[in-house]
Amino acid sequence: MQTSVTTIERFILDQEDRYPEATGELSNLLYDIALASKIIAASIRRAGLVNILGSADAENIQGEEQQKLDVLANETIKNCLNHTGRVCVMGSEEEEHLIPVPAEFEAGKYAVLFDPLDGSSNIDVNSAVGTIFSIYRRVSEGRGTLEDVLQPGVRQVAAGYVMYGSSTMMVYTTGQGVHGFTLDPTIGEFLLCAPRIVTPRVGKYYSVNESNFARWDRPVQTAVRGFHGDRPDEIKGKNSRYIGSLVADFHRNLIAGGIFLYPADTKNPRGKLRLLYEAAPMAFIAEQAQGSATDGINRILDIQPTSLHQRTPLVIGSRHDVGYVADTLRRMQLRPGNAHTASLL
Ligand code: P6P
Repeated sequence: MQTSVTTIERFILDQEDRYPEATGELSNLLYDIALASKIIAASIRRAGLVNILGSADAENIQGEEQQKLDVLANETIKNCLNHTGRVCVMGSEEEEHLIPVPAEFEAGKYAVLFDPLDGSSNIDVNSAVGTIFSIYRRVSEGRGTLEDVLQPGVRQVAAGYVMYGSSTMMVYTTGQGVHGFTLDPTIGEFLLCAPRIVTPRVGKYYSVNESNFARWDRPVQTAVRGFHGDRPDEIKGKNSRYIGSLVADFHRNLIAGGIFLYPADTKNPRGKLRLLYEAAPMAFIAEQAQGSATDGINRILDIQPTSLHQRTPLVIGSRHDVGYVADTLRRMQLRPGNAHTASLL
């Protein structure tokens, strides 16, 4: 039996040892998030059992399972982070306003943004869902403010996701490469399974919701036709894979090579995905894995946020493929996010 396993705790400590000035607070914050994800994973594993186990202990199980899992995930993350003295403020996809640290707890030096359970509509059909997180060093004094979270993605100190799929996997970066860990539920530990993930320069897959095709502007339609194989002089056609869960689509493409696109369209003129807790953390990971991420043309990590829940178009994954999309859009001189262009052409 293999005994030389590397737990996420050991790996993070080894990484921290490289920085004498490290205080261990960021490491501990990453453990806090890992703990929250173990609790969320346990709840998700039981989600399909509520109708069977409901009679066993109706109040507890029913209550827990009836509580929407994304609300439960949100509360779990807040409760794992808010008392530690490591966090000054949080922002969540589930909450309209900034989440302050309760007055009885010390406000720490990190601001944390998260989508507690992205793609939760997939739970009912047992498809993969995920938690996405992004960590910044605070820039304000006092109890934490919007200023601490409205920072460009390039200032993230850590970002990652947990995918609740056939296994529970945590992938994160602190700017020293991208590393993957699989949860061994028999011992409750995340074990290193994919150190230093590098995404292939040219992808096998393209992932986009093609039902939006008619609502895209013409340059985006042209770029996607390249992935259909219509423009072999520009780019080789690719296989289509689209689950409709960002974490699952992103993870497959990260490992196998591919490009994920959620362009702006006439229904979502600024795109559908959120900058602060979806696009920016995934962009940090993509770039650390030698991939790239844009809003079609501009680097995601350079965007200066102006509001907590602002949306952005997202093109992310294998560097060559993301560059091809940007070249196509630039050449046609139209910016993504201007979805009405199609109606003008
Ligand atoms: P659509 C899930 O609701 C989500 O936020 C992402 O996880 C996913 O990539 C996207 O929306 C799917 O959106 O419009 O294709 O269903």
